[in-house]
Amino acid sequence: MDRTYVAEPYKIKVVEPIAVTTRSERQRFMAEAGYNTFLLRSDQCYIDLLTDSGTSAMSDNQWAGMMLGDEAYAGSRNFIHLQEVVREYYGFKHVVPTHQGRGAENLLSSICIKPGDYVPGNMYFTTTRAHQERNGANFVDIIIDEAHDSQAELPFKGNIDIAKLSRLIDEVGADKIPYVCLAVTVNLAGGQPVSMANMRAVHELCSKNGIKVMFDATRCVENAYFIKTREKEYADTTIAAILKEMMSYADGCTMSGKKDCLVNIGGFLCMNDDDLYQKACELVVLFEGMPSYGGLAGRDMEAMARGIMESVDYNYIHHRVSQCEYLAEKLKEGGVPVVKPTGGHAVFLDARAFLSHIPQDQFPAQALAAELYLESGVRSMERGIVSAGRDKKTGQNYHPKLELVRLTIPRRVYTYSHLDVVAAAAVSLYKRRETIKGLEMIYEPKLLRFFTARFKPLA
Ligand code: PM9
Repeated sequence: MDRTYVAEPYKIKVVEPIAVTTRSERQRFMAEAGYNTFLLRSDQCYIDLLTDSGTSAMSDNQWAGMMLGDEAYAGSRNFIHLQEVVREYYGFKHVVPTHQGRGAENLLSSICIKPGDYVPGNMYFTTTRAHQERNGANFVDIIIDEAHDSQAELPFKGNIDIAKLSRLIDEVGADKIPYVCLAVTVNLAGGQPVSMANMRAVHELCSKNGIKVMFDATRCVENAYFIKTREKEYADTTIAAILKEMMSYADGCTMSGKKDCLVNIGGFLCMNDDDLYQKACELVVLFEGMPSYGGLAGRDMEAMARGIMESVDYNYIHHRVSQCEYLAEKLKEGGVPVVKPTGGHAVFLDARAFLSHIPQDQFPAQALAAELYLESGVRSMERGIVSAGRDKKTGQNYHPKLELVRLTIPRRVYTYSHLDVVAAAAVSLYKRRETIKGLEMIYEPKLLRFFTARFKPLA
């Protein structure tokens, strides 16, 4: 059948009304929120593309699993199920549940990092780097250079530059690198995937040097989809088999289940190493809870186990990634500059190109996210200088090359009509882009400032 989009592989059983607001209401809401979309209330947003984290619609099967929650303090049968599913789909020997991804990052960083260590990664992620630095590590970006160029069209723009990794090992010594953090996909590069060949090469180099490879598996199913569709030899391999092979190149992973495990809360830390597992079990009781629930209710673990099984269904992931492509194409047709190629979880507006008259120190992406909300009630997220924060040593702002606004697509939530509304709003803004002004930051929290910073429009 000839269609311009991939239709939904599900039907809608429950609906949730969303707020339709006027421009003058939105002006008031935005001012009250200090021009930070994180500080808006969700009932002030018409289409909420702030994040794909914890915003998925669960299936009837997941909801049914919620009713089978075993809320025993220790040894819940839902943990046993989660453990079986993680072993089967990811292939790791051990799993420690955590309340969400950063809980797993906290455990991993606290156990493995000594002050003065180096943790290389394929571009930073906010919470991941914050935990690494909190434990005294220096984060080193070893992603390929093209990942920092919003217009470079490469199939695997999330790849690690093997020469950069090799050079770092020579310079600082393998004993100063507790692990390589390899994100699949790379959120802040635009949701860009890593090829299987690259994972294999990283694994080979690291094993030779006795360095662990820990995946940030948050969006690993989206990565598996890109491998299937872009890496020739995997065209006929199932998503589940690709996922399992990907994980075989890692010693463990951190996971924010709120993304690719299709749940509203949850995460876990995986590993093959018995010693690391024992240390994680000792630490998890301090921060999260018993090693058999890690901050989650039994029902949450059941929903996550079922979500993992659903996530590898080709029809689901094909539709999900196609929704992103659909929105990106509509934006491109209207001339709006977006990151290329389109990633797996979002479309990223290139605020540097969109608002070329606003210098980076006046927060163009933050200003664009605020203006998009004022225009349409669509909530998006800044992923530029505000998110990048400050260099711990110099106290100066990082100036990332990528100054982006992320339109993040929740899983199984919005329809193509919603995406049309988003595209129309962004195109209309683009036509009057010269009227958009920069912002001044009037409150800056010390850590992860993008969550709660406040701004005011420049005159
Ligand atoms: N990502 C996102 O919207 C939610 C918080 S915004 C800072 O993209 C990666 C690649 C993520 C991620 C969260 C986490 C942390 C780790 N790695 O939010 O703690 O995208 O479950 O996961 C967000 P948790």
